Amino acid sequence: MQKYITTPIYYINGAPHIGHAFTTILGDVLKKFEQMRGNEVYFTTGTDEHGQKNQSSCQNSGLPLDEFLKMRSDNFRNLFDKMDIDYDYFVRTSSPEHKAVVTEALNYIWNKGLIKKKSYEGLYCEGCEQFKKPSDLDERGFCPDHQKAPQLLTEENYFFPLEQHRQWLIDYINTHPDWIKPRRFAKEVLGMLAEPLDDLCISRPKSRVWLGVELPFDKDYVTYIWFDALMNYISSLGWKPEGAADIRFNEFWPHCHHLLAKDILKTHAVYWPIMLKALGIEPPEHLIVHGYWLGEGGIKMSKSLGNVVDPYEVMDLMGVEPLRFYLCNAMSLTGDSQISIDLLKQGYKQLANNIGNLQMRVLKMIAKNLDGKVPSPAALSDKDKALLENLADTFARIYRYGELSLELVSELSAEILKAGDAVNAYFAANEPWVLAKDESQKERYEAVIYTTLDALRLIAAAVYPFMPQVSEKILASLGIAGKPSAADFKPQQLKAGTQTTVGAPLFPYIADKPAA
Ligand code: ME8
Repeated sequence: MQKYITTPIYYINGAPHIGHAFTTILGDVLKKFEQMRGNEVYFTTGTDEHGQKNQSSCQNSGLPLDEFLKMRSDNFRNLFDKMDIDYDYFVRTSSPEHKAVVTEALNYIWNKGLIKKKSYEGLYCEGCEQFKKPSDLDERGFCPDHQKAPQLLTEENYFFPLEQHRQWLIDYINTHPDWIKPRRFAKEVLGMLAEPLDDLCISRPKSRVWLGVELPFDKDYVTYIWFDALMNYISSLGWKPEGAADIRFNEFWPHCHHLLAKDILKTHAVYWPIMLKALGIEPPEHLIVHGYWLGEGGIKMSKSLGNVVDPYEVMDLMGVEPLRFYLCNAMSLTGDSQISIDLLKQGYKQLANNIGNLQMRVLKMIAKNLDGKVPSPAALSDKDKALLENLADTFARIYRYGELSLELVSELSAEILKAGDAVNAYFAANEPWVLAKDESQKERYEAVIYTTLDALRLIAAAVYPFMPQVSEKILASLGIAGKPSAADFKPQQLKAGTQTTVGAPLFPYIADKPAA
């Protein structure tokens, strides 16, 4: 089966922070999850390099445009590379391939007579690159995301009418209740669709914004950044209005899962499906929407507010994999989530006490008493067998039926921690260090060790999408080479007699002082 997973393409007017890191990590985790169950995945991320915000930022930098765009885009790409993100394609909206698709799409819609020109007066938020309605603003008249009052602008522009598609979209959402996950966001979108939709302004005069894709039917204008940016989801697949035999689009659309935070819900859930409809393209299969990471002050972490957690600082402190696990485990399913270096450290300690501790104690023990060899499972008790069956069944169920969503990464990461706690408790309760000293308890000792090792194998396989290196290290310490797969979730697969090794601690101690 084919799956196409996308992240938003990020504005390059600031440095990437944990919010950008999260959505991209989520995409990578979901990609690895799908690959473990044998699906073919195409995963894209990238940078949104046009529009007024990037333009102002470029002007302030004093750098030549191409140099500025590349440098800022590389800030994101380098971070994603450092985080071991296995993207298949990194979109840059300044690339000729992307611009060609935007131009062709605009021509197609223009030729169908779906675009009109008119004068417009409205409140424009530069942060959102959007005209705002008074109802979008807070009681001070500020944009809630950017904490600034929008500017009143009057301009002649090109417009794409949306209203005629409103009922179709309402019906689509009602007949596809899981199109937007979680469902509370579908309700929010239905709320946006309760009133007539304004025409979407799809141009910006070059006198104000020159950084963009020129309108093919009027060289005095560039394309509105969102009309341009959303097209990345089909330009990345090589879409052409007339179609072609050899493009990825044929294989991967509409099996598409767009990942995004709620800040860009309207553009993805209202504008994008209507744009696709005008192009004769089916809507993407799912939108997976998450809440915000809140920085200092309990407000949305953002470049413009400066209350960000720097992913490099976190990676220097604890490495990337604990960060990946923490973010997927801690993101709230019902609202926003606070984040700080201290909370991340707590998450790290939890992993060390859970999986890290389990691996160390059992492997050290058998290195001492069994020459590091996996013992026989011959004397497993019913309780031992039940422990392994429960773990295997839990993970097998998630890997078999789990649907790409936030709930999935939340449930899987929670089950991994639960499993680690349960096996640590099993180990402590059975006191193998006491059994080891009593020759008459040899069979029982071996059964406890075998059960613990096989449970560790199951946990290591389950953790792969979040922490691929940790997973492979644990499996290697159990004498198992290669990547795990969903077929591994069966009990008692560890072969007696296999040589194990202790290796270095998975989660070494980190000092309590703040990172440098
Ligand atoms: O909106 N919490 O780019 P952007 C959680 N270019 N996620 C966060 C976050 C936070 N505090 N801050 C950012 C744009 N994100 C457009 C997108 S797509 C066709 C164009 C993540 O740089 C989250 O995924 O403002 C959010 O939707 C995205 O970054 C916004 O990135």
